[in-house]
Amino acid sequence: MGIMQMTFRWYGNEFEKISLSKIKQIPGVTGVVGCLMDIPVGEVWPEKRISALVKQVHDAGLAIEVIESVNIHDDIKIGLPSRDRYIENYKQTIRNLAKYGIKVICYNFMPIFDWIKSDLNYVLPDGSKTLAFEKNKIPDDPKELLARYSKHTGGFTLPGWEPNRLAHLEYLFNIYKDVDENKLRQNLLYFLNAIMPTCEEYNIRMAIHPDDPPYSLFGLPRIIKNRNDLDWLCRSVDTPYNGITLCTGSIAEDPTNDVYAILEEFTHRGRIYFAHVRNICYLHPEIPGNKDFYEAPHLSSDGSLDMYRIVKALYDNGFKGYIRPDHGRMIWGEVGRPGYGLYDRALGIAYINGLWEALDKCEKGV
Ligand code: DNO
Repeated sequence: MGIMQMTFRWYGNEFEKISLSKIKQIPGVTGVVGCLMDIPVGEVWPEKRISALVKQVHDAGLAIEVIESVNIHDDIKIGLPSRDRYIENYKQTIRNLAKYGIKVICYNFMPIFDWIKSDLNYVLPDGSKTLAFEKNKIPDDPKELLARYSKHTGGFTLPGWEPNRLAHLEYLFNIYKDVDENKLRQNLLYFLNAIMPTCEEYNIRMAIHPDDPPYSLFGLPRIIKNRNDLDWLCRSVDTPYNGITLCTGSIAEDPTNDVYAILEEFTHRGRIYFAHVRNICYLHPEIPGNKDFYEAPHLSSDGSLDMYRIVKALYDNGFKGYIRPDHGRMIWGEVGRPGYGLYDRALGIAYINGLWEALDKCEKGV
């Protein structure tokens, strides 16, 4: 039997239309997953800003123990000599966050981009809008994708898609040109080994987010794609401070990944500190090798994943961590950051909580 803490991702008043008081009204939510969107990647998160954020969340009657994300500077991913300075900054951010009760940091190690979708406003038959990925709609030139995103985000910045950094796309592609998967792996280990003593001392757990999608695009290396990559990560830095944000959608975007078995294994091994639970719907499952999908409502029957099995894998294997619904469609006329609708994520929470309660009562024979 597990214990989970239901959370909701929140970008902060300045970057978000969804207020903390609305989040507080979602049944079963005990905390938010927060961030400081405006701190440039690589810089230290100032104590003052962290304490103000934490106070604001506490004043709203919610907890904040997870940060998503403290992003990793490209120089660390590339392995440039300047990485040591950014690693020192990262350690200072860890110390500052720990002082205000943060327990888990979610991050990813994807070069240049965070998640990649071909469509941010894919319209479903019921009129709701969602995120979708269709390979033939991904342009050859990443600049075109960037231009497309800038028109379709409704004025919101997407996490990990900082306009200032991505303004130098050619430069970024150029400095990554000698970084293959092996090099990227070495650079991840260098980073983790350098920060682990600080994590241990300050009791902060690092939780890597899988690559989304979990395969290479634009020729960029990808190293957290499947069960073996996760196993490699856990074995290579084998301490409880090094673990995983298990994102069901990202893992399942490669249909050859067995998302249920991966969840069972790594929950059982005690290495999942944060779970992102979402459903996806494969668009062309009949075409061998096709990986196109859209992000479905959370309900099992609306997509290709069995959400009961997903929640059961966590429950049965003693999941004791933070959980959140993942992306939410835009429904009921909501206008907001693509992927982060209030209503659809709240529905996701109600549903996940329902599955959890049913599992718990069955287990206890109630
Ligand atoms: C998408 C998120 C990702 C995630 C980062 C972690 O909605 O799951 O943006 O936060 O990859 O660094």
